Amino acid sequence: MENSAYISLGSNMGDRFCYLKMAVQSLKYNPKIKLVNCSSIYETDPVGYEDQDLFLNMAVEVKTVLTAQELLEVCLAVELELGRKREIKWGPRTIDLDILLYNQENIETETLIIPHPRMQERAFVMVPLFEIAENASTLPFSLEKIPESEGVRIWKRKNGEDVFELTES
Ligand code: PH2
Ligand code: MG
Ligand code: MG
Repeated sequence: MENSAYISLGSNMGDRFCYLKMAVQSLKYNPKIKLVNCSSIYETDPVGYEDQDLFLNMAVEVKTVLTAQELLEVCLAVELELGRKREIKWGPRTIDLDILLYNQENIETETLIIPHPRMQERAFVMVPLFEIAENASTLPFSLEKIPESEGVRIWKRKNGEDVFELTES
């Protein structure tokens, strides 16, 4: 599994924890993906479109044989499987999976921009990412300057029993 990617996950509809867990499991059981690391889960104030419920957000690190485009297709398939409907831009969703980084590549196609264009301004992305990538030497930028983490509160710690369930086989 030669490629390394970081994916941000978010949910603010229904059983948010269950959606995160099912999405992580779908990635984990994909034979072309190896789940390497999962962050804690954070409860976060909505950003962009504010009139919606609080999110749960987390980040994962994966190794994969898939190209970035193929990994995007897997992410979109997981979203569809978990009932994601695209209604309001930045609006409520059962689950959102965004590829943040893919190796150290800069990618720009009609459907995919990597690094994720708004990631560095968004504490709900950077706080979980920082937790799992703090020591990674392969990141295209320094993670020293994470944005103000206002609006981002720890919800379940990585080594807490509930998150352990996420990575259990
Ligand atoms: N996702 C968005 C827009 N706003 N706010 C929070 N807190 N968490 C998200 O995952 C999120 C958001 C668009 O994808
Ligand atoms: Mg998103
Ligand atoms: Mg998305």
